[in-house]
Amino acid sequence: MTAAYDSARQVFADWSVDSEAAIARLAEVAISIHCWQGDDVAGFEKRGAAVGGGIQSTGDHPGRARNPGELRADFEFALGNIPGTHRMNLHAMYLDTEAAPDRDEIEYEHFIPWVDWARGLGIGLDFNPTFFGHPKAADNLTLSHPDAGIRDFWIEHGRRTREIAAQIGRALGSAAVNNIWVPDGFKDIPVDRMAARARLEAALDEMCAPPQDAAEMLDAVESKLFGIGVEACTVGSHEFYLGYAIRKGTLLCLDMGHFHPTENIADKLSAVTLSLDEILLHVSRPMRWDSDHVILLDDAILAMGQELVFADLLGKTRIGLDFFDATISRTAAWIIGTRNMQKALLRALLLPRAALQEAEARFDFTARLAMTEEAKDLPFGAVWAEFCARQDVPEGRTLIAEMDRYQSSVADRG
Ligand code: RNT
Ligand code: ZN
Repeated sequence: MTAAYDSARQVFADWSVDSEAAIARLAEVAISIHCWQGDDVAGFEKRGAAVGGGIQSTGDHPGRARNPGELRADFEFALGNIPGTHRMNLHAMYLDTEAAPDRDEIEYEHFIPWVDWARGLGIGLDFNPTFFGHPKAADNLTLSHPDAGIRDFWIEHGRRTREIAAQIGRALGSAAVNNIWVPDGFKDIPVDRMAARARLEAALDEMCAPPQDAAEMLDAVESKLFGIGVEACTVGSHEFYLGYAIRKGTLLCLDMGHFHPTENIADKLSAVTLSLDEILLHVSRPMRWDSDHVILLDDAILAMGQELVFADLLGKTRIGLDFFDATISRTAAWIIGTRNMQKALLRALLLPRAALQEAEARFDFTARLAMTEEAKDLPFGAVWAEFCARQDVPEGRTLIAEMDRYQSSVADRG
C-alpha cells in the first residue's frame, strides 16, 4: 500500500466512506468492450467491409486490425492495461472463417475461434446481429422493409444470431447478450409510420419466437433517435423499444448517443428499470450528434456512474461500450474509454452516498450541495492508482509509454 493510498483511505474514512469496499466492488464490474473499435466497424466478412446504416468511422490512423488474429492481439493488449476482468462484445460480421456465408447463412462454427480464445482468456462474450453494411440494407430498411422477402432474410439472420449467442453462452458458461439494433428509418417525413412500426414489431416477434435459455442468451433491443440518411424518422425509436422490452421481457439498450443532445441519459435509468428486470448500456460520447467519440471522464459519464451506484443498478445493468475513433490509436481508444467508465464508477463508489441521501431526505439542499462540491476535491486518483497496482496494470506515464510502444508495433500494418 502506498503512502498516498493510505492517506486517501483515511480521508475517505473521515467521510464515512470505505475505500476498500469501493475497490472490491469495482473489481466485480465486468464491462462489455465492443470489438468494433479495433477495426473501424469493418468486420471480417469475405464479402467486403460492412459500414453503413447511418454509422461511420472517420480517420485513417495506422494500425487498424485487418483480420481476427490482429483484432484478438490488439484486444489482449488492451485488456492487459484495463484493471479487472471484462467481456468482448462481438458483432456477427466478425466471423472467423474462410467460408463466405451470407448473413442468413452464418453458423456457430464460424465463431468457434472466438469462443476458444475467450475461454483461454477466461472472459465472456456478448453478441449482435449485423443489420447494416449489406446490399439488402441499402434502403435503410431491414426488419421493417415493405418487401417480405427482405424482411425474411433479416429475420433469418437475427434468428441465427440468437442461436449462435446461445451456443456461445453455453460454451462459456455465461449468458451472452444478443443486442438488436436495426438502422431502419426515413430520410424525409414518412406518411405511414404506423405501417413501418407494425412491420418491425411483427418481424421482431418472428425472429425472437424460438425460445432460448436465459442462462445462455438474453435479447436486448436498442433504440435510436436519428442517423445520417434517416433524419426524419427512426422506426425503432425509444418509445417503440421501451414498450417492446416491457411487454416482451427483453433487455432495453440505452445508447448515450441515441437521444437529443441535451438529454441526461443517467436520468432515464431509474425510470426504465422500474419496468424492466435488466438493461444494457452503450456508453458513448455523442458530440453534437451520434458521433461515437471515445468516452471521457466528463459530466455525462460521472452522472451515469453515480446513478448506477446510487440507485443500486449495477446488479441489473450490463455496461457495454459503443465508440469508434479511427484518428487515434485504436488500442489506446479502448483502454482510455474503458478506464474512464471504471473511473466514473469508482468515483461514485467513493462518494458519501448515505450522507447525501439523508440530506436530501430532510430537505437540506444546502448540505447536499456543500457535500457534492467539497467531495469533488477528494483524492480519487490515489484510490484509482491503488486499484491499478493491485490489478497489476500500469497508470499515468507508464501507461502512456506502454500504449505508445504497442501503437508503434502495429503502425506498419497496411
Ligand atoms: C448504431 C448503434 C449500434 C452500433 C453497433 C456497431 O447507432 O449504436 O449499437 O454502433 O451495433
Ligand atoms: Zn449503440
